[in-house]
Amino acid sequence: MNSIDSLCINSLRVVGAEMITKAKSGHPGIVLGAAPIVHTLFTRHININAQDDKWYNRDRFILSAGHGSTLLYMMLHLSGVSLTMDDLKNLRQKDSMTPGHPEYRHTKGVEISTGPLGQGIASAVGFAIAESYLAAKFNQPGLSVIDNNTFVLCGDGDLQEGIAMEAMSLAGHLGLNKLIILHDSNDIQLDGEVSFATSDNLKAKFEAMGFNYIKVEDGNDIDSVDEAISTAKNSSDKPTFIEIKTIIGYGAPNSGESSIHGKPMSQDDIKELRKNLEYNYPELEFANEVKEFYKKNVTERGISACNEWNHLLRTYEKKYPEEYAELMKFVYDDFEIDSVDDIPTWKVGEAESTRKEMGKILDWLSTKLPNIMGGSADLTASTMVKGADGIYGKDNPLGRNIKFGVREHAMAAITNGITLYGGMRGFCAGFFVFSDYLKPAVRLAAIMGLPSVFLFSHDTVCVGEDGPTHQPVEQLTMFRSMPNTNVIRPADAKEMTGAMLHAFKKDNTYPTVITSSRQGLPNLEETSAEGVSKGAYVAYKAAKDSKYAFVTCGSELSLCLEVAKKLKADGINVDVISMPSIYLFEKQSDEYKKSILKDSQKRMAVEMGSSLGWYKYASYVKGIDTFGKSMPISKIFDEYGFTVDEIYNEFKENLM
Ligand SMILES: Cc1ncc(C[n+]2csc(CCOP(=O)(O)OP(=O)(O)O)c2C)c(N)n1
Ligand SMILES: [Mg+2]
Repeated sequence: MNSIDSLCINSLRVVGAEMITKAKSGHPGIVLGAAPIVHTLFTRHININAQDDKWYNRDRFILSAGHGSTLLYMMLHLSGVSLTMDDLKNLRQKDSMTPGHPEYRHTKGVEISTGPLGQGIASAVGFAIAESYLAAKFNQPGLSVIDNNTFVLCGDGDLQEGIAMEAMSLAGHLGLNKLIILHDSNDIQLDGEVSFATSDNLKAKFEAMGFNYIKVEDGNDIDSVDEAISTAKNSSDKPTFIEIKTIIGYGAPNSGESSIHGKPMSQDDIKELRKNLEYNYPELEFANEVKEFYKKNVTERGISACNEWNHLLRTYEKKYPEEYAELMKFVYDDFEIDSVDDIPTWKVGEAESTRKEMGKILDWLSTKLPNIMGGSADLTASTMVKGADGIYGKDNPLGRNIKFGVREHAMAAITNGITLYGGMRGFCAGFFVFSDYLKPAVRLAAIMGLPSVFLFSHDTVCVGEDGPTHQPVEQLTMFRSMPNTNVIRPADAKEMTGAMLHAFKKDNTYPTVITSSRQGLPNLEETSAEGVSKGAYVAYKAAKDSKYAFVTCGSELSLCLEVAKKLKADGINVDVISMPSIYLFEKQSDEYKKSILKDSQKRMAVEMGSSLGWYKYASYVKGIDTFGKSMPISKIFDEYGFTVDEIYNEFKENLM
């Protein structure tokens, strides 16, 4: 190895370990072991622009092993993208720019929040899908304006996660040749040897999944790492998995042991590390030679790659002005629905399931928004959710309908990756009960403030015959309790229209979860698409000063309206509040909230799901707090007492 490369790598090792020791918290093992991989990738391959961290055609670097954040932070500092030396010294401290795991939107240059293992690999597949779609859409002979790689650094733990396997299986199937996964293969994980838990033949496994497999026997041999990456970049039809053998905690007294994985080194151990690496530079500093090397080989190389791209773009603009104008809409994420004149509408009184309405509105949205892409987890026939322009794949990279297969968790993380790419908006769908399978990816979307859209059908026990395993009960409460997550449960077509328009609005800084019914629901006079954007509104006013109100949403709105009208006939005035989105309602002014939830009213909440969340809005809740039962839907309403008579009686017994 060249002496300057060697100095750079040892600086990353020592400064990284010192940052962690200073923080009294962090993961030195991966920093010491994988420093040569990251150094090689950044100084010889990655094209990023320190002057514009959002440069559209930059290579994307996904640190799936988020516990290696220190490595990423040092790269962002040395490449000049962001982060000062003081930021590095503030690792893991309150309000620092260098939190424990990388956080999207918090630290400039971080492409995605990572930490929950496996998620990064899966989202990287979404990045690669977005890239290939845009490349197919815009590139012209000799003018590859979209041409970036998606690099992933993962550990052994990432590869034990189901989500990573779901996603890699799909990536291999799709032949995403711009996806390159670098595996920090150190045979050690938190609790000890990887062999305690895994004995996979990685070569056979990943080749069978449709990947190229390359092995680098010694991660310290950076020319071999470099060559492997170059080979991967030249792959024309397959993603590449590079297994790079490293030694966890390289240079530390306890290198090769799991004890170095996540425990800061003592000062004595740091001394020994420095001795073993023959490293004598001052503490927590990068030598000028190192800074210069990164400036030349990452910063300046990146800027010149970006300049070349800008040059290419000027030619593109001249030759293909229309395509250029369209491309700029992606670059600036500038898609908005200009008119809803031809949006599907439904007549009052007409009954249809809200899932069918969701599907039809989505099809319409796809005609308006060329940047939306997604699909279902093998349930299009049930969810009615599909992307436009045919099935996305090797033969049709312009297809916007992704057949995810039964891979819910990867589906949701891939959806996030598509959204994170920039300019694109991912959506996906499944049965609501199986949202359990993808919740961690929605949670990450919420943490990142991503506007990914998660669409679900079969939102209550009204699934019926399939029984308790298929009947959601607690899922609404689960998602509603998730911070920064907009859960909308529309009651009919008008509310579904409002929900879908809201979900795909430009500039949302939260994910949207929309649930829909399996069964047909009447389209109501009383509903309002605009009301959805306020979260809740009074759908039925029994009298000017009604003493009571129902708070409800989804399929139970029509039921409550009937009950309220029956009570009205008895001279009892009960308003009906439709509350499709608690999240949006909570964002309204106190004045608005008070105008909907009047202090003078006693309220009963009605929803075919867990009652837990509704006590904030009602003194009595009619919910379902048991698992469901297999039976025809016609019997379900009686079984759980979701009938006009039962609700009428319960209201009288409990509120009056
Ligand atoms: C989903 C998930 N489960 C558990 C963890 C906690 N965790 C972080 S790193 C790690 C060990 C992973 O081993 P490996 O990827 O080999 O990392 P190395 O020890 O080699 O750095 C564990 C269990 C996590 N971050 N995410
Ligand atoms: Mg490991």
